[in-house]
Amino acid sequence: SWKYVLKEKSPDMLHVLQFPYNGEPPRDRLTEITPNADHFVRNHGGIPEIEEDKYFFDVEGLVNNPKRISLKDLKNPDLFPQITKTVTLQCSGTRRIEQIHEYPGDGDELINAPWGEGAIGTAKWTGVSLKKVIKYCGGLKDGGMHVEFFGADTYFKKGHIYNYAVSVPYRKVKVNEVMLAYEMNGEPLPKIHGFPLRVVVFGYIGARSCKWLTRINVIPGPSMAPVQMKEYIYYTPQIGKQNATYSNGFSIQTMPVSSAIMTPLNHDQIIHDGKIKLTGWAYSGSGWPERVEVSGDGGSIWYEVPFTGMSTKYFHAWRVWEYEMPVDAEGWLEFCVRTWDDALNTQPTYVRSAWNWDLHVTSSCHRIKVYSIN
Ligand code: MTE
Ligand code: MO
Repeated sequence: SWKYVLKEKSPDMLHVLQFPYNGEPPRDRLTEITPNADHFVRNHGGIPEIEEDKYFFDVEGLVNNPKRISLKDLKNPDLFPQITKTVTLQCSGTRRIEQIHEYPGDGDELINAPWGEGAIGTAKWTGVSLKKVIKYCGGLKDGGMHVEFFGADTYFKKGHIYNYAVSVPYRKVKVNEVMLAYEMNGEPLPKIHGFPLRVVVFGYIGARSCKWLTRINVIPGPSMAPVQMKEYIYYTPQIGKQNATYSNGFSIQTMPVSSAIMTPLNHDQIIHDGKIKLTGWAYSGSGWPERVEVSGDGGSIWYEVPFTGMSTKYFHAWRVWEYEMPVDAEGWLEFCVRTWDDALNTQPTYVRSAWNWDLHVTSSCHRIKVYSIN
């Protein structure tokens, strides 16, 4: 893995786990389109080496004409129209560190990496809508309801070796919100991000966006693979160590509205003239962030952050924001951010109301403390 980390990622990535390699960018790198070298990396196993010329994937299961498709075929505009979409990918572990501080929860650190605010990024993905590929394979047979993806990487858990595998319901494919991507920001996919082909599922948890795709399998129900059945489960607060059974939680799919302050950093000391500049992101998996507000006093007085940039126009992309917050107080202040999306969803006020046993989806208002010297 480190060969590719050194080659493909910024030298100052924050390495969240060594193996499997997981890393997130430094906070001050926030731009609407995340450069490939700064995009977070989330892996369950190693990084497979795949030769582009020999590469193909299989489409099988409940389709009328199962097919083997090469990358060359997939890139052939006579067979499949090429699309490019600006889409945010968010790991459900984003900001998990706050839940760990609240209460540690499931201690499986291979799954529960202690992510900060950077396990999210936005790219212009180029490839083919999966709906076209299913159509090319003669469409669905009766009973085909879910689409399962297999990655070439293997991962080891509790004495077994698995290929990475996940699924999405076909209805997500049908509305053209699932893409097979071979380019990221106009470049071939970096190895570490799934070269030569990955899935990108718009608005869903990053886990469904399978990298190093080898096989697509149409099935009647969700995938039985452990990543689908046993990871990325959301448990309500009354479920914990004694009673979490996988089946009494629910599978995380669409990401809720969330946001984060990227700069300043928690516990920064800031000398200023009455204004402190804040930057951050806001995202909603089911739509777009409609309003972002920040507070300098822990959430009593809120300031609306004016719209800037292009991202409000993009369904399934984040908004990055910045704001010069008026501050006259000296000493420790609590800054926080909250967002509403276009369906009027907003964020829980405190981490404790979003806490869950597997420590996913830290969607509460993001809070930091800074020391103000005016
Ligand atoms: N695909 C495979 N084959 N193996 C993986 O470990 N991790 C998933 C997903 N796809 C994973 C995978 C998870 S949990 C996330 S959040 C995204 O990839 C991260 O994509 P990135 O590393 O390109 O940012
Ligand atoms: Mo993830």
